[in-house]
Amino acid sequence: MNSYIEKVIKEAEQKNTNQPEYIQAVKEVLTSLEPLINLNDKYEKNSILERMTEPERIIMFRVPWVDDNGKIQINRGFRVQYSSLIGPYKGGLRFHPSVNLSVMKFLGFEQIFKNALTGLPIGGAKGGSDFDPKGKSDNEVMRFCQSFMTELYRHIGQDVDVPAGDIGVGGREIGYLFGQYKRIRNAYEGGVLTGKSVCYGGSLARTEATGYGLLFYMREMLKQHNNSVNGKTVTISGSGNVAIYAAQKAFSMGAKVVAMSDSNGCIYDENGIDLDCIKEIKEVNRGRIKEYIECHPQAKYLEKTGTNSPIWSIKTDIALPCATQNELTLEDAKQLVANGVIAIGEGANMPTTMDAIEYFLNNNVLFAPAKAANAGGVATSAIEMSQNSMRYYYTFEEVEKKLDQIMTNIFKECKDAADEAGISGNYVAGANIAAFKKLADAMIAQGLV
Ligand code: NDP
Ligand code: 2IT
Repeated sequence: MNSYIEKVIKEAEQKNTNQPEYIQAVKEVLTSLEPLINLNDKYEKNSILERMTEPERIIMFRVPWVDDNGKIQINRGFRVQYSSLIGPYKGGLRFHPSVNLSVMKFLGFEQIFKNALTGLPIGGAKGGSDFDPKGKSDNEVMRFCQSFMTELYRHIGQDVDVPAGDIGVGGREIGYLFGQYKRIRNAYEGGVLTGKSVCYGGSLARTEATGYGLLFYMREMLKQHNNSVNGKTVTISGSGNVAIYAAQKAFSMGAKVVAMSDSNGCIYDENGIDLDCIKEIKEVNRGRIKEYIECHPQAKYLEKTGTNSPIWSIKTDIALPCATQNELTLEDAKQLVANGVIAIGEGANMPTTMDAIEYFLNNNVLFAPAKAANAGGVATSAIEMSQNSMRYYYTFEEVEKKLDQIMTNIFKECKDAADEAGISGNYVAGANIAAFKKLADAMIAQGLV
């Protein structure tokens, strides 16, 4: 390995002990930059890798709230303002019990590259809390969100830092967060949060954007290899925002989605999933995916028993991990390849372990990496910000068309960067190199900040 890259990884490991997800994300990017770093010493001279592996600012805070039984609850809140090089800090908020500093930093690090690929003026950030919205009443979620924003508001702003949703944060939570921000600031700053409901300043197609964008990227990648989504069998992990709208676009492109999951298990319906039923269970009732078999007795429910998700043992042409980090391991990859998978598309952030990615690439499986393939969500958030600034709205069709163009362009950026580095077809390295070049140029241009 290049000695400069090796040195920075070693330092990152020493400085960030007990942060395995963060180190994994750093290693995945830095090792893939070798063809570029070998050719140009400007990166080492300007300490670009050292600067890029240190967030600009991290905020950690206490979130006190009272539950429905009158009991005091204390959670931990985070905002990692990773980089403001090319725009205000931008990235989602995650509410999940697994949230910790390592997870927040890995997500913030990924976000800066993803946002650079969109070509839009957005820096990178991530935030959230170890609060678990599952099983909480609307009032409890509201009280939590109000308390969370009572601290966060002083660190954000439409030109400073613009949070949005992620796992456990959807339209309901963004609404409560926005209401509290507006109340504290006594100003209607529409662009301070994205993923807002369309009834008070949100963008049409933001809800659909990440899943739709994933399929646009998949379409371009398959086209490049003389193939298409039409007629393919698809399995999708998760059944949240990204998974549901990935499934919707996959169906509309002529594919058949046969399996979806949640953290307890997966359903397999060989005739094709009834997506309206999934939406009813998840978006309306906030229920569990196994309820699907109550209205579809022909379908099978596979309970998750060990650490691996049963969904990856199902035969498929295209697999779309759309739930969480490290949900697709080497063991799963071997199973998918043995079953003849042709393409993987990462809707979630870092869902595939590094050894599994390597296995797919070595077995000629087309691989659409998260930073590029799930960038449609944040890209549409940037379109929401621009509509808020203009005080104007685009139609659904207008937003979807812009999203399609952005995803098509991101694929081209990944392809061109891989071709130029002599690793055609490796879109994982292509995405990292293309994004890194933009960020490094901006870093050099702005001096030592
Ligand atoms: P949601 O909260 O809407 O859905 C999350 C889904 O993933 C649920 O089905 C959930 O199951 C499952 N899941 C979450 N954590 C775990 C876990 N530890 N193990 C197994 N399953 C889990 O979130 P989103 O759909 O918004 O996000 C999904 C992924 O996509 C995340 O990685 C997120 O970072 C990424 N992403 C999201 C974007 C967005 O715009 N929303 C944009 C780009 C990426 P259960 O209900 O059982 O917990
Ligand atoms: O991971 C992601 O890109 C998101 N959760 C969306 C972030 C955003 O600001 O829309």
